[in-house]
Amino acid sequence: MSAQITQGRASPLKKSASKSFDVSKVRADFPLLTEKIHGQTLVYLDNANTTQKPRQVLEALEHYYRHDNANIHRSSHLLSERATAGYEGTRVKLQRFLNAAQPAEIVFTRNATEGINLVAQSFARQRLKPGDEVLITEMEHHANIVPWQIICEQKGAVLKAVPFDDAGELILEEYDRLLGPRTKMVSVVQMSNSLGTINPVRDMIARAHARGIPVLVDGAQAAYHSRVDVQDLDCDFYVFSGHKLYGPTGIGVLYGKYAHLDAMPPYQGGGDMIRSVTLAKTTYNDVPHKFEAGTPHIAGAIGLGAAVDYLQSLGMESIGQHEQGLLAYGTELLSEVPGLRLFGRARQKASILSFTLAGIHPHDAGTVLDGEGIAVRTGQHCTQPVMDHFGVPATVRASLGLYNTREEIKALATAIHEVKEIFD
Ligand code: C6P
Repeated sequence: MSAQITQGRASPLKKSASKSFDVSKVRADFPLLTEKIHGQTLVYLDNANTTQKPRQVLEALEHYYRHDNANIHRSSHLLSERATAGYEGTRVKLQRFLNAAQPAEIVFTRNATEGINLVAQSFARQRLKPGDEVLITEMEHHANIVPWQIICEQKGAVLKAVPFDDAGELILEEYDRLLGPRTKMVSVVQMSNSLGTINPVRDMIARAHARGIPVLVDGAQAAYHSRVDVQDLDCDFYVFSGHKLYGPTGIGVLYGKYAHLDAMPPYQGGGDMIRSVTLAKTTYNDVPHKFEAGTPHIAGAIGLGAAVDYLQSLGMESIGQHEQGLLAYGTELLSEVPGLRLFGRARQKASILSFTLAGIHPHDAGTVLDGEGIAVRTGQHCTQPVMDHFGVPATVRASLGLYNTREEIKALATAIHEVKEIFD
């Protein structure tokens, strides 16, 4: 990850974000941000869950359905050519966005979850024998736990997890200790959705590779906050979802090194993933089509392409700097609230303010905030082991996106004081 997401306990409060980043201009691109919620101006702080969509994405979706709608790869008419060009064009955009070596290394999935399941079932399945180990961490989203539990159960393998400390940082000595001769796969989150921790995945990958162990990186949270370079990381696989990247739901990306993808069996069978089918035998299409059975989410891919263009027009570095300024400001304001416990104080952290208020259930706090037009998530955030670590059933989570402002952070802090007044 690039340097802009280096922020933590000791970081000074940055007064302003990047000069080149004009947040009011950016906000004008997001129609939903002008919605009234319970009669109040919307303050959308649930970006880790899903982000709002800029008009550039909405227009790309509408343009596709109005002008180019057709199935891809299989018809000889002009509309199909246009739809195919839009779909495959996004693959090339994503190759550049991630700095993958070639477009064939980009597989379209439904979401990050599907990418992890695909790797567990098509890649790890071939490598795991009874007694082998898969190594994850204790701060994984359930999407990076359950697929590994399923394949470990199927193959008689063992799932192990690297612990983290109370600041929310992985204990790397434990990582080194757990990387053993039986470890056949590492799968690690780049940015925790409930703590905001940025893990040192580049270094972790190097340590695993030194032992010949392949690594999947769950980039569902990291990919929309800063620049990702899969060749620099040297990860074997990288997954994320389009809907967190300001793109549509139902479309996601699996990056895989070509040699791995080429050697892997298909995940699902059906149309478009085949070269030839007889009732006796089927031969499969080339990578990446081998992994894209059936009619894909063509509009979703085209919308994701527009989202990638949008992010690149703003610059991932500028986005990261803007969000870091907000995070520092929010950390300062929330730290001043009596009885507020902030979870996740890693030195490398981005865009997440996860907290509890003494004596107030997070769901009650969330309901009051919603009444003020402030959208946050409350609950376990699909990271039950993280909640278990801290001995809490749930937290309130405010998660930041590129269109958030200091005024919105201030509004959150003011509303938290109101919550306390109501319940104290
Ligand atoms: N986290 C959140 O509110 P899908 O559902 O496949 O788009 O993303 C799954 C996923 C995987 N890894 C991480 C680190 C994630 O944060 C998520 C999704 C959302 O935190 C919804 S649970």
